[in-house]
Amino acid sequence: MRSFRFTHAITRKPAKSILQGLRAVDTGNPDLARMQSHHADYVTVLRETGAAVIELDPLEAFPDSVFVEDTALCLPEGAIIMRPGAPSRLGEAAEMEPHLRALYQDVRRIDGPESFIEGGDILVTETEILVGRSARTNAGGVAELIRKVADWPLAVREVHTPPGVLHFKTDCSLLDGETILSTKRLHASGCFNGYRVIHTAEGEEASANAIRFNDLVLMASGFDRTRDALLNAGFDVREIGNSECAKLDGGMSCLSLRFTPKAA
Ligand code: CIR
Repeated sequence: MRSFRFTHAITRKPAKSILQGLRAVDTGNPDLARMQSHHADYVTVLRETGAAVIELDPLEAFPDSVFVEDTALCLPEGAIIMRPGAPSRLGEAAEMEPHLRALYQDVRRIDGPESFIEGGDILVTETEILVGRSARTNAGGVAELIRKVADWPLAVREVHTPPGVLHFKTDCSLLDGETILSTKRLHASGCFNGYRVIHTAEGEEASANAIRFNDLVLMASGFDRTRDALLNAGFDVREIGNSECAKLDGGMSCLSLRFTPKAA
């Protein structure tokens, strides 16, 4: 179960500069202390599964650097350093690279200069790598990713991120080897044919960005009907406060890289 059993995670503590973090709609500034407390809860739950969690120091120069998922794609075969499409986030990828080189033998890089791709647009299942083009991920980025993983076992399939949605995974998550949590609007695009799909409840679309991490499903708190659907389906759910990251369009997946490296 390579798609949800992991020995490691990397997180980065929120920086004070988070107040300058990117957001599609301004709903007010995040409260740093509250975000730090939610972040600590998140790391505690990851550790509860027995995984080693590496907590990196805040990077003040990069307001969105708490959202480490966008900087790399980590597979059992190796890691690929992304090229974030948001100019203010481009440098975050280079900051992550040495930490992955310390754990992986095979680290590759999306070279650019015209290719952009962020980890939030990539959903890895047991059998394939789904990538949605978005405002942050372009055709060049998808094409480079396809070339970079060509000698690894999982193929890339291009899918569509719904208009106005930040990342493909803003609207979906992997729950187990064959089950996806998805908003109805994303599922309607047909991209999950062959998978079992559980829908987020009406009005709870923001709960779609969850993560399956070993035996647990981590989801943002405050979405009771979707939580109950996951509990009824037999998942062991942990709810984490996400009010502050949500102001910056961030959720559960954005806050970690999750992987089982081949030793360096
Ligand atoms: C951004 O706009 O890049 C950040 N404020 C949020 C990134 C969320 N990351 C993710 O969904 N993987």
